[in-house]
Amino acid sequence: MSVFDWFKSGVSESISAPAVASNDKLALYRRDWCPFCDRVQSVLDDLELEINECDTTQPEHLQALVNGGGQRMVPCLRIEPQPGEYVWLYESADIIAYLRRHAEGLK
Ligand SMILES: N[C@@H](CCC(=O)N[C@@H](CS)C(=O)NCC(=O)O)C(=O)O
Repeated sequence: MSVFDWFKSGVSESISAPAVASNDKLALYRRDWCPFCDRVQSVLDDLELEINECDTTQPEHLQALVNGGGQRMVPCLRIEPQPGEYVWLYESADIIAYLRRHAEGLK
């Protein structure tokens, strides 16, 4: 995948993911020693955005990720556009594009 394709895929996936009204409607599934998770975390830091984190080394969080999103891969952003309704956004590039797009409305 070229750098252009990588960027483009992030933009398209992030556009189809729904907006939410507040940062407590987002949760980042992640774990330590994951460079892709660190990449997302550094964007959250840049945006001064705090969201819930779920460490998938804890079995209950891993189970929720696999059951909800269908894959155990991290990072994954869980978006809750309506109470109890979840959208699971994988791929660090897509997550970063989503966060950049919606950060202003979340602060
Ligand atoms: N293309 C993905 C790669 C993510 C990835 O490879 N994550 C690793 C951890 S660093 C993972 O979860 N691998 C699958 C697994 O461990 O089951 C992204 O950019 O988010």
